[in-house]
Amino acid sequence: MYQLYYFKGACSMAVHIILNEVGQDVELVPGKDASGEKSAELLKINPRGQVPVLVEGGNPLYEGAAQIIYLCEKYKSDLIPASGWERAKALQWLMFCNASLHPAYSRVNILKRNGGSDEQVKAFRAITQDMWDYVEKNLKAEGPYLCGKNVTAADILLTVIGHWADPGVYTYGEKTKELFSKVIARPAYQKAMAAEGVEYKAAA
Ligand SMILES: N[C@@H](CCC(=O)N[C@@H](CS)C(=O)NCC(=O)O)C(=O)O
Repeated sequence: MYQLYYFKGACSMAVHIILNEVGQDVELVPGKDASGEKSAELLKINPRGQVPVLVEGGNPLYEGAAQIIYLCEKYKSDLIPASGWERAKALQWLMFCNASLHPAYSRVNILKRNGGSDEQVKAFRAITQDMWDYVEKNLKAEGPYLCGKNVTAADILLTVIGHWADPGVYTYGEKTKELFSKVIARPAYQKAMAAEGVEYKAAA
């Protein structure tokens, strides 16, 4: 059985959902202790103190995108198509979520935690909003999913990230909200939400 070090609703939830999608059991290991601090167990397996950490047979794999690609390939899931242009586009959007959109949220959080000014937070939020506008423009051209008619792992990570900010911080287009609804309705997503105790009160 896999082990997954996670924080509730964090990027690790995308890996958790993929494990559900490919029908694998997972032992969830909380990355935080009861006081909300990073757990000693997490810091031992990942001294950088980040989730997700996926453990298979005692071996840790770091980086969520690598974990998602590994699992989809191993279990032959169409959530990452096997070859060609379809695969290239799915990877493009997965990397957009992992390497562009996720760090945009991280920058805002780091600024807020370290006394960044309102102006700085506003400037970085504007960059993040541009990314959501770019997603909406793409979905209008070729939705309902990021890669067109077929859902991919990128849609799952996009939806997880799309629920991090408080309502009203970002504006999501109609097509983006439709994508969120479709992805959240998937049984694998619902199962992960229930297991982590995550609740989305309203569409982002
Ligand atoms: N590129 C990394 C990013 C991981 C990451 O930033 N995870 C966040 C949770 S969404 C985290 O662990 N934050 C705590 C920290 O950076 O100290 C990955 O995909 O695994």
